[in-house]
Amino acid sequence: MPNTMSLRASTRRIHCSKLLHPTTYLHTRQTPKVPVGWRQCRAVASTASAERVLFPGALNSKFTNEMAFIRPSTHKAIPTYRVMDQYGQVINKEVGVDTEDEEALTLYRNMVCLSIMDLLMFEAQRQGRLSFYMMSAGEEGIAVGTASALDPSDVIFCQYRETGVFLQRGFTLDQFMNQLFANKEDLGKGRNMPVHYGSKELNIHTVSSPLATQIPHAAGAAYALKLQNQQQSDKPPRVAVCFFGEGAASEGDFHAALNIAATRQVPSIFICRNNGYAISTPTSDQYRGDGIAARGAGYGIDTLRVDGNDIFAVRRAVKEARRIALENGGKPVLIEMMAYRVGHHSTSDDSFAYRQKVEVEDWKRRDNPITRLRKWLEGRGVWDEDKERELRSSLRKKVLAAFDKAEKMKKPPIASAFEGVYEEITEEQKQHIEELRDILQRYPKEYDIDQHEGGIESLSQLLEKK
Ligand SMILES: Cc1ncc(C[n+]2csc(CCOP(=O)(O)OP(=O)(O)O)c2C)c(N)n1
Ligand SMILES: [Mg+2]
Repeated sequence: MPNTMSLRASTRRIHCSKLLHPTTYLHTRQTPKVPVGWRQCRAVASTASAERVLFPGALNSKFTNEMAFIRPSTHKAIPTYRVMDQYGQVINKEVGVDTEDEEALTLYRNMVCLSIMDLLMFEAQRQGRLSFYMMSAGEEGIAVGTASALDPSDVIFCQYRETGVFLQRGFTLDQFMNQLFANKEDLGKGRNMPVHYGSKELNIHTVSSPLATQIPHAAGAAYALKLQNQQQSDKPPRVAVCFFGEGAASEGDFHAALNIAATRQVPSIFICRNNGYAISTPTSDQYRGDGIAARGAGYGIDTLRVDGNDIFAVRRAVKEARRIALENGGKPVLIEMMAYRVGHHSTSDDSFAYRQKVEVEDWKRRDNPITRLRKWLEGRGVWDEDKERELRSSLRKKVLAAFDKAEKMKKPPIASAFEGVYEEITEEQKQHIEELRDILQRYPKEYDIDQHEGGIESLSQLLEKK
């Protein structure tokens, strides 16, 4: 049992100096040598006449005899940061866009490539050539813009609608198509659903479908990076970046992740894509607060809301977030990026079952990240109709060429399903392999095993090898 006297004494000890009210110093025996932030303050001290008590759970809270409930509905909504308007006009000409024409053209080409790939893959799924696909329509600026503003060494965790992040980081059309067809060249060995891309080389963790699981993973990775940044001071520091939808922010994992990132002060950037829907559930059924941004302050996290249709705003916000995230060894940042989900949730969804076609048409007409950047480029005199036609036609050909190549390629050897977990095949696995071989031999019409590299032989070879 701890001694109560010493406990009381220890609660009087002030561990922080920065934000304490001056009267509290009356009881301070020991002045801290190094002032540390109030967040690290663990003790309480006050005088009878103090204007505020430093409750350990609510530091620096003033006493008041005015009972005023916080009424969110009376608050102004958090503003949405933008650099250019929907006509592609820069709002503050003096500040400009801090993106060179050449770089803006690359971003534009990547966004157009993404939208063309989306349309072609959607059609391919409808033709029965692909099992599943997810589009980014309307959200291209968020993914491409964010990836372009980060350092390639920063570690990224995606949800599933961030194909543009992969594209901007250098994932090739062949790599996309190999994953979609789960063929033998797929980096994920054909084990994941389509669009669950991942690339060790590009520092992007593999997409994982259970919603929000990537958020605590990112907080943990950021903690590891914090330690690594400290230990390897000769190397440039890195941050962890995490994407998620506003629907995923309804999961408990979101709250746990943001809280641990804040309490551990880790270099992480949380990017919420608020596209108005979680499949068929509109935001009005998900929450009553002011979006996801309003939650950031609750966790003591620096937060910004950004117009996701404005790629220049996205880039500037992410660059600044990265700077903040690396301040004093680490600090989480939350950015809520607003962009309407123009497409269906996935190829398994028909969104007109729960929203009006006119609503979508209206958004398409009103605003779009690709047309906005195009207007800006045209205004700069570096883009025109001929260039647009040429780009679209050449990208279409490239996507289709990669698609045809990947579609014809064999699937991974069936034996590879048993590899990658145990260093050596176990006795139990041996039995499974034999059983599988037996079933495949008995029912050749049911299983087209020849589409797998090495056919059924790969199983026999694996058994002989081990
Ligand atoms: C834990 C869990 N619950 C439910 C689902 C089914 N599901 C897949 S996507 C989705 C909606 C997510 O919406 P949001 O996070 O806003 O992302 P968006 O699709 O809008 O980009 C749901 C409910 C899931 N994958 N995982
Ligand atoms: Mg959503």
